[in-house]
Amino acid sequence: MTSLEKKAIEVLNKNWKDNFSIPCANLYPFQWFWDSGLIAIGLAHFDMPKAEKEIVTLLDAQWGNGFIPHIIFHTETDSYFPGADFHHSSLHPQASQKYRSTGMTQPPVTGFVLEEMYRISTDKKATLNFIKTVIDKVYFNHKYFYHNRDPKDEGLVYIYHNWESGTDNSPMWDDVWKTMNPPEYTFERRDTTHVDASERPSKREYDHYLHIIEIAKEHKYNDAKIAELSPFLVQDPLFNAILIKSNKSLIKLYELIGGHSDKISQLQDWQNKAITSFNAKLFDEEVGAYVHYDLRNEKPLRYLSSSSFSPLFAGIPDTERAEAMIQIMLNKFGGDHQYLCASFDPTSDRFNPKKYWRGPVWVNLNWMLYHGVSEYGYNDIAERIKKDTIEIIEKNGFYEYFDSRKEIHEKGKAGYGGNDFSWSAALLIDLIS
Ligand code: 9YW
Repeated sequence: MTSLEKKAIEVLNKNWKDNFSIPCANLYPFQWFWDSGLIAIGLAHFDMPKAEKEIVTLLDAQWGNGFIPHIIFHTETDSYFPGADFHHSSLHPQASQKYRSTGMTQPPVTGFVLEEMYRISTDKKATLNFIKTVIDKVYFNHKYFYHNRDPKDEGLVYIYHNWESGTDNSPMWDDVWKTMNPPEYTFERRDTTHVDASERPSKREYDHYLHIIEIAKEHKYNDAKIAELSPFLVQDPLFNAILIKSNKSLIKLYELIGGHSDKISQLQDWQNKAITSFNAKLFDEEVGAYVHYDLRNEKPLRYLSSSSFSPLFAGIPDTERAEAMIQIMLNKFGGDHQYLCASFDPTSDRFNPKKYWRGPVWVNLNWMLYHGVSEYGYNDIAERIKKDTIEIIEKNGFYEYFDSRKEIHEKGKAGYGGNDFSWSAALLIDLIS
């Protein structure tokens, strides 16, 4: 075992809280949906029971309608804003009685995470037995999405908050903020007491974030009302690609388990419709990759980001389109002076290589792009993404995000946000195993 792998395991052990993991001490003291799934992939390499427990705890917080929340507040702490009292999830009639949570979700990684756990497992029979006990909950979660988040029955689901995207302050959302004028709220931020304010979203951005939640709360987190009234309603390529990837995994796993033909055929129907709509609606010829669609204002958000390439991870583009997209990724994001893959278009004036989702490299997106690019047979480029990811961690530590400019790494610290960050450690373990 390399010393980097040892350190990664130490990070995960440190962030383990009996039956779930926190993304990072101080900054993020609860369980987050997509973090939890990605962390389980790392845990599966050295402690499968912990990986299983992580998933069991996550799914235990599922609501009566299949929804899985983006944050599960297992403990009382005021070191995070907005906390459980602000979100007030119990407003929803089917919210979990057991856990306090947010009333929004995150990219549904659980399906493909289960398949990854099976791939990693050295005792396939035992792992498949575990999967049998949880897979229906994941299926129920997908059913929730297709029944409640697709008002036009397109096969594409919407997100109603930027925090649901996982890419919280992406420059993409600037266009949405221009359509809103929220009140100036008075509140005490906690994130900027842990991390330099220059690496986090602005106060005005937080006003927008809170305003959308206030509207959802006014309507008790009712999906139909949110679809009708939320000023933020977006079809996100990353979120939908992850759902499609997870559909695929559920089909494979149900086939392995045997039976379940009704669920398999339902998943296949969702899948066919989703992929067709995805290619027709979210691909932008001029941009040369997939873009977000603002469903509230009925217009595409025509920007390149790492999310634009994420459909490679779910096998969505055909081979010709995939090749053209990868070329764009290399040309714009992959020059000799750059680490792959910046989270936003480095040639755009909205690009900021130090600020959260406005430019820095994120390990979770790199992990998805690594798999996507290698599935299409571009092994050299996949290796480059892997090498870049390992190098930025080796140079800086297990940070939350990293500067995409190589010269900054030569000069000193180029890792930003939280340190000893769980998914950076977990996915590093997976990449080097
Ligand atoms: C926040 C926990 C979460 C991630 C998100 C990331 C960040 C939380 O941290 O959001 O308060 O801004 O953007 O993707 O799940 O790691």
